[in-house]
Amino acid sequence: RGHNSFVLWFTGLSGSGKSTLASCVEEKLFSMGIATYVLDGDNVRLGLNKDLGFSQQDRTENIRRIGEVSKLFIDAGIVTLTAFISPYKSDRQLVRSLLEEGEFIEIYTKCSIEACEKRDPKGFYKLARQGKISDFTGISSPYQPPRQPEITIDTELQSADEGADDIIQYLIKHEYL
Ligand code: GGZ
Repeated sequence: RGHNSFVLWFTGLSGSGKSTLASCVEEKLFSMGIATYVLDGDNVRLGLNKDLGFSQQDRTENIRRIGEVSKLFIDAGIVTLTAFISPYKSDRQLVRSLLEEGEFIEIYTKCSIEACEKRDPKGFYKLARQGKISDFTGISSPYQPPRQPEITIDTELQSADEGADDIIQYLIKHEYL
């Protein structure tokens, strides 16, 4: 496959470490001279998808659009990293089917709800427990973990740097790099 592009699709609970890991991998790819782009809530939900909330229907549309945008980035030859909860298996499956074989690399940032809730970097879990945020993933909205992700990073056991190294090793082993 060599230089063909691909998407590193991170999925996991809020606070499980998707964005941290994506940034860390991006840094390593950058130092290898590879063009990358990270899609996350900050640059997608505030712009392209600002009409969408957190109902099942809106999350499905959120992920569909992100899948289509990823496809455009891949066509442009840019290695794309996405950091969205993407809680529904069928939505992730849809994105996989939009792309060519091997272009979709699913990375599960595995972390217990207890640990995510303890981290609570933005205070969202506390608000969700108090009923001040509805449909919160893991509390009042489902998360369907991937059964066969290409890569699983247990963020309770590994640092972001170690996890990112594992991802780079996977890419080398499978001849993406
Ligand atoms: C889940 C929510 C919610 C609800 C706001 N449920 O930790 P964060 O802040 O930065 O990550 C969460 C982000 C999730 O957006 P995604 O686009 O990744 O979700 S999905 O893939 O399911 O469409 C959280 C914040 O938005 N947030 N309300 N109710 N996360």
